[in-house]
Amino acid sequence: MINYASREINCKIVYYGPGLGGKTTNLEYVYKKVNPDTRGKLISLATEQERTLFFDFLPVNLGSIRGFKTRFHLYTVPGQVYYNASRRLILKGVDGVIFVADSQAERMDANVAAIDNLYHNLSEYGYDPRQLPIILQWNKRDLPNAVALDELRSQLNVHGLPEFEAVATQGVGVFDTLKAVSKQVLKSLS
Ligand SMILES: Nc1nc2c(ncn2[C@@H]2O[C@H](COP(=O)(O)OP(=O)(O)OP(=O)(O)O)[C@@H](O)[C@H]2O)c(=O)[nH]1
Ligand SMILES: [Mg+2]
Repeated sequence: MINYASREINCKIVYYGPGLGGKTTNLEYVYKKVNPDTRGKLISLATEQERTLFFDFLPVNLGSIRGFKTRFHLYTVPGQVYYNASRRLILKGVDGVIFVADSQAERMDANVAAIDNLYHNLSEYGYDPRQLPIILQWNKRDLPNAVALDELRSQLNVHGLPEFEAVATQGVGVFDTLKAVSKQVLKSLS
């Protein structure tokens, strides 16, 4: 992850979560808002219905620390249950995770299944989830059927991980979440 010769730090951040939760929407907002000089192309491999098929990818440069350029590689996974092989592959070499939960009441089971799937896939690689920066994003807070924060917490955040409310379609919470994970990743380096 740290290249001393080129004085670069490369970090891999993965957006994880249930299908249609808003992972791709997060990346699209980041793409739209960051300075074009500091980001590369947004690559999306999607179905005709705009569902992520394999992943989305966006590289962004987030400035320098102690003379090292920091480059973040942002990935999303496909949330649909049957794409687990892809999800596992994309987690390889991950430095930080943003779990995008869908706040809608009818998506709570899917949220729980997705977070269980995340921990399962991490453990298959031998990652210790307590050592890995993981941030929770409560997305779709704008919808009338959004559950209370306490319910999201009790079902998805028993470990007390950092959490942010979001409305990814409006950009609310998108950068707060990304900043939180990137800070934790850089902290874990030093
Ligand atoms: N109302 C509302 N809609 C949202 C929000 N975030 C995303 N959406 C919508 O939810 C739908 C799915 O969003 P995506 O970003 O494609 O979801 P995804 O998590 O990438 O889905 P998969 O690729 O299938 O895993 C889209 O129609 C988005 O516009 C939000 O905060 N509020
Ligand atoms: Mg997607």
